Amino acid sequence: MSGHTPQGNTQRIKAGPRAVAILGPYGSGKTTLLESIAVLTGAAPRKGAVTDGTSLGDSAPEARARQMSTEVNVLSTRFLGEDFTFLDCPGSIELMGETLGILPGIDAAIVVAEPDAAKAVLLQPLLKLLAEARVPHILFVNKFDKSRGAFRSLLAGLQAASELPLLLRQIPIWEDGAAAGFVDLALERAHRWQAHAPSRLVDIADVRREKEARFQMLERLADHDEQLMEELLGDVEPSRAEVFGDLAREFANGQVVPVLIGSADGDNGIRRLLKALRHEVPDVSAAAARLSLRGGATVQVLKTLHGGHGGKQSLVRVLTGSLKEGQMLYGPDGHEARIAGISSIVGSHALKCAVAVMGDVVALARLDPFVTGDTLSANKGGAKHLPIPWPVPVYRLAVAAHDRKDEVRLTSAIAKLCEEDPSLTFEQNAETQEMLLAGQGEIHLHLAVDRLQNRFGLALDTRKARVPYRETIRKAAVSRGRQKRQSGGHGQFGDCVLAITPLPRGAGFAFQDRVKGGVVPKQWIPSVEKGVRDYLKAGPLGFPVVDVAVALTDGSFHAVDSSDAAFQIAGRLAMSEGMPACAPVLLEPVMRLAIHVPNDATARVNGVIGARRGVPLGYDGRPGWRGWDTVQAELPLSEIGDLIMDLRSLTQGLGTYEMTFDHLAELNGRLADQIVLAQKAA
Ligand SMILES: Nc1nc2c(ncn2[C@@H]2O[C@H](COP(=O)(O)OP(=O)(O)OP(=O)(O)O)[C@@H](O)[C@H]2O)c(=O)[nH]1
Ligand SMILES: [Mg+2]
Repeated sequence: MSGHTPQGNTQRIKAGPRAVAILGPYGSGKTTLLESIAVLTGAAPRKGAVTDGTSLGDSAPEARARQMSTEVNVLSTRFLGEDFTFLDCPGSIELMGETLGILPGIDAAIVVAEPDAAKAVLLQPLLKLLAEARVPHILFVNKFDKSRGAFRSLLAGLQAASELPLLLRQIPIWEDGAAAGFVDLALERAHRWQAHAPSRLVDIADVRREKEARFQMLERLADHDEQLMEELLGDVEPSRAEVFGDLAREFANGQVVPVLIGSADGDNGIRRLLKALRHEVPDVSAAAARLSLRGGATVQVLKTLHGGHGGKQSLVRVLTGSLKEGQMLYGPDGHEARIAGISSIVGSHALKCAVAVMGDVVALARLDPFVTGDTLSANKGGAKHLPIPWPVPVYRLAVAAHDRKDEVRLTSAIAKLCEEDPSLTFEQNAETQEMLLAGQGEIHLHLAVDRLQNRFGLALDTRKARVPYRETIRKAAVSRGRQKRQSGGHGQFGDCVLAITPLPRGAGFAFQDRVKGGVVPKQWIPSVEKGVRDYLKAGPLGFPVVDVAVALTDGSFHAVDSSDAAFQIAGRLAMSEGMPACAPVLLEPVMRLAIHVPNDATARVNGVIGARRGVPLGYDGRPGWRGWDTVQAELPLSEIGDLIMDLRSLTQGLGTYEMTFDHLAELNGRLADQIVLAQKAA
């Protein structure tokens, strides 16, 4: 990679390579497209395939094992004298974090879709993100070799998923019900696809259909170009330069989303796609302007990677200026670090280079203080944190090192993975004694587990996260605890009477001293309280006790034998005798959820909530999301374990939720009995 001066286009001579992300739903053919681009542009001698593990991308063992992309694949290449870096992101909704990190610092995105109207809705979250981040994007409808008509309903579905107007630039040519090529509506040329070879120019068979589609394209362009509108109204044929000028400008301004079709598998339509990118993708200065970056050298951290042995690597895009080895970079919050190695990425390899220029995507070594989403600057104070909307966790697993001696190493390795991927979080739960990994779903978390194994050599056991149950009481009781022991010299004597009463939910614990006439001397009162508190760590049902008041009402002491320890024991004794008489009851945490789904699934979400002992609290349109609802609900935490799987299966994977703790609720009956039994057995 780079340092090369692009030839052929004087406007871009100093801007360096352009960075284009390849995004889209799971399995839509992004990595296959990357392979096709690699071969067409001469970056790879022959095409690899995702299905047999020979692709240039997806080379990590976790990706090969799953035959899916698990992290961004980087390809720097040159097409007709101009440099491009393609960043092929995983499509799985659980791995969206990888896309979020790179979004700010790229020039444009290709969104790869399938020619299936029913799947069009899958594009909505991504198209929304791109529109909000103001990143110009093009829709590439892939797998057209498999398409069997129904083009109109496909387009309607795609348009419903995009807030920005789509601009159809090509229409398919059908032969015997299958797509055989396309008509380019700007150039008015028909291309017949050939297997793994450049397409062949043919005559436009249906001129009327072509004219109609072209007119629609021009009309849409004219929405942002008055002169073109006049020409269309006056039946004047616009010049080719005008049409191409509008296509480039309206794409770069994010006013339209061009739609192209093809087949990555058959290498069809890819050259046309690359030509569109070459003409229309703005250079890096547009991204720098979008992020309000100026002057000196600035970069954005697109991705962070911790090797098992080597140090940290930061994949960055150079947005302004240039970088050289040894240069200082300043980050947000006053952090700084010196560049200790620049390398360009070629497939799974890194090549050392001395400098990086504006537009380049390179890996920088050991920028320890900086994280994904930071912009860094050669000038102090020129950097900032970009507000990246990392998704909140929706799935949790308890993890433990298979070998206890690995525990410390495990904690530090997990911290590294969480730094790489902020959509993965980690928490040590002191109460349940668990290490909890939380993230976007089963694939996401098992991927983390595999990485810990593959990169750090750490074997893990995983299981369902425990629910932090509590217990409380429903009745009051008075109970006496007496500790009296005579053994050799000093004896032990402590005696207390406790009134135990229930408190309202959420009140916690209260201790009251109601001793009269010093029957328990002042210095032993905290000892009684300590004994009580100690007891409350596990009540009659085996769980921490909450919402009780304990009052010390009476007792006695011995001038020689009373001690702190004796009064602690007495307090604990009084509790363990009194509590079972207080009608103990199990309390379970109940969460408040906001569940977001496309609105055709709303009614069925209520069913899912009901089946999980939840209470639906109503729904409303999801603010800012056309065609979506947000359902409010209360659900017991114990029922949330794999809720995300249910929601996703109702919504083709799109459903999601946020939750916060709401309250503790009494749990009675068989379910409660089972939980208590299991706790006693543990
Ligand atoms: N028929 C047909 N199949 C394709 C085409 N492009 C990709 N495929 C197949 O679709 C499957 C998924 O392809 P990938 O390239 O791995 O898709 P992806 O979008 O990178 O998948 P993720 O990164 O896991 O989201 C593979 O079996 C490909 O062979 C195409 O143009 N036509
Ligand atoms: Mg892929």
